[in-house]
Amino acid sequence: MDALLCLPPSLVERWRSAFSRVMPALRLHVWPSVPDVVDVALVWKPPAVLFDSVRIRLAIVNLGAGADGLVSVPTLPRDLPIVRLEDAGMAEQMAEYVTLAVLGAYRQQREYALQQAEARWTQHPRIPKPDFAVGLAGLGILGRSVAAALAGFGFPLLGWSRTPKELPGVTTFAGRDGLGAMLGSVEVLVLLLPSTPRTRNLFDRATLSQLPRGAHLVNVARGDLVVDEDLVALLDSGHLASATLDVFRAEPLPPSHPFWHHPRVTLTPHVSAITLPEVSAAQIADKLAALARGQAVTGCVDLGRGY
Ligand code: OXD
Repeated sequence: MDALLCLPPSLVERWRSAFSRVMPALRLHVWPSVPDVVDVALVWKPPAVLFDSVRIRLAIVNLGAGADGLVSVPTLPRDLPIVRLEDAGMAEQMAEYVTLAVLGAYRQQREYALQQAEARWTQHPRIPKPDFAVGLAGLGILGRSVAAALAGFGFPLLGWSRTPKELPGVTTFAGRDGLGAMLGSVEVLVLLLPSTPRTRNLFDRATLSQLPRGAHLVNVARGDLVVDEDLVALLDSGHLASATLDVFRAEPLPPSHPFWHHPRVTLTPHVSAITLPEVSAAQIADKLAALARGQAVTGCVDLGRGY
């Protein structure tokens, strides 16, 4: 099987060695030195020219969980399976990151850090658990992993998705009206949604203002779900107590961006769930083998829905 690999240059070696360990018979060609025809394209945010220059026979694989950087490529063939990574070691990492952020908000870490800076000894009362509901926007594999991790701490869990879903221990909402219904009752809103035309800019001033005063935002999905200026305004006014942000409209986040030095923002450089090439290559190998046998696989992108 011939495959082309198209990734930022700094990532090529790690992926190349992962694929050569897991699929030793795979002939891997690194873009742009690739044949005119390959069986598989293994890509992350490929340039549009790639799909005009190469014919792909079997499948396109998105080397990440979010496929927005692929779906937005205008030349993307529409007649091939497009497979994205599912979990592949990311669900556990996402659960760790979000749990840390939720517990930090619940245990008032920011307030105590500020008090320490002023050598001030003030004990705040414990917040009753039933008063600290967590809302998960997005109930895919990663959202479900986060829900399972948070369930152990006893927070009331609410979840919102595009279409109705049922999840044990989670009160679920769906559709645009359902979002408003959920937002009014959560102290922490965690964004775990794909970036699609429906979700881009969804979390603007009007939407985020529906959270109760003093609520917290955690974004581990995509930066373009949130309108940055509106978030900054709501943090400045105190309507939102904090934002924990791992993803941004422009990455790396430009040094002049107000998020960097905002006292209510904690940010990390898109590390909430790092893609693990070894685990991912094994998952991709299984899916390619199934596709080559003519079998269906999970994790296929639906271009109509955008993820
Ligand atoms: C992503 C990833 O989609 O890193 O952000 O996989």
